[in-house]
Amino acid sequence: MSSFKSLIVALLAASTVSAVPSRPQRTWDVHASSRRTNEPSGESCPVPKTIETTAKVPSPFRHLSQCELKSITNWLQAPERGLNLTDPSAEGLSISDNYVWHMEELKPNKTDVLNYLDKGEALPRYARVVIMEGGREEPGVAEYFVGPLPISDNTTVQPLDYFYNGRNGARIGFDGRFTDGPLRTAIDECVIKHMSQIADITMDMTGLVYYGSDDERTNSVYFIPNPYSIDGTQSVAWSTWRRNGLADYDLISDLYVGFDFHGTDPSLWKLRMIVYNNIVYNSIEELREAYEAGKIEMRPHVPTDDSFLRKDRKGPVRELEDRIAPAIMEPDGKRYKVDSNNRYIEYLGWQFYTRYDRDVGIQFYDIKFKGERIMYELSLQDAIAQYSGNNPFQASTGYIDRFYGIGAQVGRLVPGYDCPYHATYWGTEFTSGLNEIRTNSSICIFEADIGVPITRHTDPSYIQSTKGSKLVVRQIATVGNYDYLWDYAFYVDGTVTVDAHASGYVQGTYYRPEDEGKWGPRIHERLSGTLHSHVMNFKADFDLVDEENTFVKTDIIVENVTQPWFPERGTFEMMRYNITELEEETLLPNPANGQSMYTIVNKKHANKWGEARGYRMLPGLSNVHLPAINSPFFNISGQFAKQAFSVSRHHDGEQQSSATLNQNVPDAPLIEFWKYFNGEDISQKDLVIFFNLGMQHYTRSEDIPNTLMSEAHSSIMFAPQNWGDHEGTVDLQNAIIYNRDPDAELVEPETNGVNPPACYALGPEDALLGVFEGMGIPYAHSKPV
Ligand SMILES: *[C@@H]1O[C@H](CO)[C@@H](O)[C@H](O)[C@H]1NC(C)=O
Ligand SMILES: *[C@@H]1O[C@H](CO)[C@@H](O)[C@H](O)[C@H]1NC(C)=O
Ligand SMILES: *[C@@H]1O[C@H](CO)[C@@H](O)[C@H](O)[C@H]1NC(C)=O
Ligand SMILES: *[C@@H]1O[C@H](CO)[C@@H](O)[C@H](O)[C@H]1NC(C)=O
Ligand SMILES: *[C@@H]1O[C@H](CO)[C@@H](O)[C@H](O)[C@H]1NC(C)=O
Ligand SMILES: *[C@@H]1O[C@H](CO)[C@@H](O)[C@H](O)[C@H]1NC(C)=O
Ligand SMILES: *[C@@H]1O[C@H](CO)[C@@H](O)[C@H](O)[C@H]1NC(C)=O
Ligand SMILES: [Cu+2]
Repeated sequence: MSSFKSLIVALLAASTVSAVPSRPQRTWDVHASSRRTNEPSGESCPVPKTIETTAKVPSPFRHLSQCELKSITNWLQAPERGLNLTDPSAEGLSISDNYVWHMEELKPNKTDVLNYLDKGEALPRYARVVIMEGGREEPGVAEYFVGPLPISDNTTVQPLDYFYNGRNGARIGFDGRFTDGPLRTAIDECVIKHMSQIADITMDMTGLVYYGSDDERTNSVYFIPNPYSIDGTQSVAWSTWRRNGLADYDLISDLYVGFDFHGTDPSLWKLRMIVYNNIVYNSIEELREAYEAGKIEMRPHVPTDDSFLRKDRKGPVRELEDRIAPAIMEPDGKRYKVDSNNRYIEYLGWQFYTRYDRDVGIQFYDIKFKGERIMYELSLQDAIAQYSGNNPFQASTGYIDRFYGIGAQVGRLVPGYDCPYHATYWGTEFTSGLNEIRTNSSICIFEADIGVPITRHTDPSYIQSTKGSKLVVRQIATVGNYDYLWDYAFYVDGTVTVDAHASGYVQGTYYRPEDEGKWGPRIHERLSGTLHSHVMNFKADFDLVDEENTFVKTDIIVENVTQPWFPERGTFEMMRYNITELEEETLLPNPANGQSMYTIVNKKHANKWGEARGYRMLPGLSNVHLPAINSPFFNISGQFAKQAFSVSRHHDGEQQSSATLNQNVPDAPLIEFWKYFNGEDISQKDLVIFFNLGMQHYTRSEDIPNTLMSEAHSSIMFAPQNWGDHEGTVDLQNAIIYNRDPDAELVEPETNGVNPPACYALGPEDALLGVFEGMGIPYAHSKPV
């Protein structure tokens, strides 16, 4: 505690320094005491300040302002539009009204953005509008685009058909709609009506009763999992019953009540089924009859103590763990610049814009390295989870988190814990519903040591070592029970990585010894883990130099060969490359044993050695896809999650692999991903890679109270492959070289003028002099020079 306080004091003291600190540099004086570095100066290094810059071109992306939201809403609600819209803020708004549910900036077409960025042309501005159409003869939810903006005589509203290729166009059936306020109210009335009739029985079965969330007798909450429809024309909704507590996800009972919420008239809604202890009761009457006949076998109740779900410290303290953990330091100040207004970043040769929306949060655009475009877009598309279990809830759960709004669930980051101290924070601005939302400190940007030198070598005549650094942009979204952390990192060598981690609460199942752990081990008194898969889909729109790229597959194949200089060997197995260019849009597996390299190259741009300049895609940890690819709950809606990689041609009409409203219409989603793969030629074309990160979640007692980010980790890397004439860090100044000098006892290293500033306290072991000492003498273990 005390060391933490003193750090805070030090930080406060440092932050009051107003003038730009002078940077006394330490030089390596061979004649001075050779083994010692400086004495601590007594002054701490100043808090590094975020450096603001201005993007050459203002960001092509801008969320709709409150003013725009208002003018578009008024325009849409005007009788001339013929949309018969009710004001969504009207008292008594009901599901049988037509009203605007959500509005946001329509993602501009790439063609227009490139014309804007590269040629300075004007960028047309449009809104994407989602309208609940419960007041239509055939009720549904439909998406439109409205523009050009600002509203003028030229503004039109049109179905967003070019974006969506599903069988119903830009429309889903009404039963697959979002669970918004009016729907929740209607559902709750129906649930209360039924659950209050059986409160005496549910109390006996589970210890839980429900009379409505405001009723003081109520001690439970219910959750309606998704998907609750198949194609939007029928409702198969389940309610799961949990004790009201800290994290009700893990206070679950063995009771499941199924409802039919079909259509816009709640008076027609029905209870379909009650399941308790895996026995089906088709009506309240059937349940009561069994209950009164004493035929229901009662199971142990949901525990009332939720303290096992808290993370209050417990257990003996570990020696020295009262000291603060190691931290990232920037003793010489920031090495990246941001344009906060334009959400633009520059870092050691990198430059890119970011965009933010309700569905997925942060996205990256126009990513350039050393002045050349690498990617037009790198963005999360969706995060889904497929569950399993011996009950109606887990067996039918298939979350599509874009639906809940990953970007809308990104919260304030905890400095020093969620992100390193001294990180740069950005708030986020986006629209959700008809509101302009602003959050503070929900994206963090920081530079980190990659933990290893990026290159090094020790030679009898020479030693070199080069620092490895990367810029990380982090977002953490808490979507219900789970916390997802996404890191996008840009390395000094031109590598880009995406890392996903998960924590938060597992969605537990009521523990039944009869299940024999087939869907997860017992993890608490009345709780078992639930086997499930996470798959997160991303889009990488490569534009290597320009938009004409080719996908190359380099397989390592093994053949029996003979070679004339091995007469004694006969035939023997050896490997070689088999290099093929993919000709058509393709879905691709994860290469088994790493025996295939996937690269994107630009054949018109060779490096100095005549090799096509390219980038490689390296699977990292846990690049999984859905195991049950024929599950009805992700039938067509989850096609993007059914293979590791894909390569397709960019089209302005194929922007996303998933859609918000895909969630509840697995058979009739807005986007049918596999339709993007229609045999188009992909040789020297504008290519897009969709790839998956994820994890098969083998739940364990260590998921309580919260899942560990160490193991819940998935990653991928995009690395230069013959992109340059040599590797991309030879220009770095944060590199050291020792050249052997047979006449000198100690070799003074060359550090390109980059040395720790005097405020950065170093110890004797940090001395650079002496490292090369004696290197020339024991040649025995070295290659001859
Ligand atoms: C307009 O919407 C209301 C519900 O808000 C509905 O009752 C009415 O029938 C609709 N009118 C037309 C012409 O569709
Ligand atoms: C409407 O479109 C026409 C034709 O493209 C153009 O000449 C005119 O300036 C536009 N009007 C407005 C208000 O943008
Ligand atoms: C965000 O920060 C601004 C400026 O410091 C402050 O006015 C605002 O209340 C903050 N918003 C929230 C939601 O904390
Ligand atoms: C090479 O030949 C051996 C012996 O015939 C055979 O067992 C092996 O499968 C062959 N390997 C390949 C890659 O064909
Ligand atoms: C090389 O790859 C191509 C394309 O996948 C395949 O058709 C061919 O059989 C492979 N060649 C060998 C020798 O395996
Ligand atoms: C997937 O959807 C199609 C089209 O509606 C349907 O024919 C098929 O039976 C569905 N398959 C599964 C596994 O649900
Ligand atoms: C984007 O491109 C598509 C396909 O070319 C086109 O149909 C659509 O109108 C464009 N959208 C906008 C807002 O210009
Ligand atoms: Cu999980």
